[in-house]
Amino acid sequence: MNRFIQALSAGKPLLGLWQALATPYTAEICAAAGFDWLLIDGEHAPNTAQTLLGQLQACAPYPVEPIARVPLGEPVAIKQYLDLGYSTLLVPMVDSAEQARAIVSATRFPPHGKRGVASATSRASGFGANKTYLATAHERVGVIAQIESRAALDAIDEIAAVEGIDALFIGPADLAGSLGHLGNAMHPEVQAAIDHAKARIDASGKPAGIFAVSRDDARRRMAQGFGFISIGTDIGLLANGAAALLQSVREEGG
Ligand code: 3PY
Ligand code: MG
Repeated sequence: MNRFIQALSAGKPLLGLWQALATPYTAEICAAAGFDWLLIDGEHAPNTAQTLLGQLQACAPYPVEPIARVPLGEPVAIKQYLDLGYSTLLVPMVDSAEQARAIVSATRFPPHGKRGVASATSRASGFGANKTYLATAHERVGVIAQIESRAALDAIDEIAAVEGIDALFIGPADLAGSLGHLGNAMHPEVQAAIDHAKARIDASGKPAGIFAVSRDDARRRMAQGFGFISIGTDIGLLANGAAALLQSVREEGG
């Protein structure tokens, strides 16, 4: 079973940090801070295969799960991320069960799915050292589907029921946009949709995750029973810390 999905079954909320700086150096700093997981963002951050690899290597000495978000749920990206050695993938914009099934299939070698085959040349196999790799790779893969549109809300029960979708993660920013409230994830209609989605995910028996939009939101989501919560971003920490330092010294100095 996938390590991260297994850890979720312990029942303690797993706290993560979004990585959008796309550099191994900062990923290493965040890994050392003790987060349960880091989200390495291939959808919106300026990542390349090389920066994705560097961040994975930077996390390796730490007890942190590096989860990679693919740019979209297509086989080309999925196989490359898996070959690099990411075993837990977050897939954005999953709107139907059919799409979810295709995504799961892209993560598994035949006969379990349609993942393109590389073994001795991939980092995921230990460059060929793992002799049982092809037969067992699917056991380590974890697939997390993002629920972030009106279509996904409508199909949430069917998406959650797809075998191989191990957890579901709500994206408040895109959900707000899809519901007509772009930039306002705190709108009551968006919040109600999130609560509804959480209830449906709970009913499926699969773990639910979410991106918290603030520190208070993170606390609320923990109390609400989300299994994994992103509680901030590397860029937010740097931008806020830099601005606060400058302001406090200017005020003290003035
Ligand atoms: C969203 O909020 O839309 C995300 O994808 C995660 O933050
Ligand atoms: Mg999104």
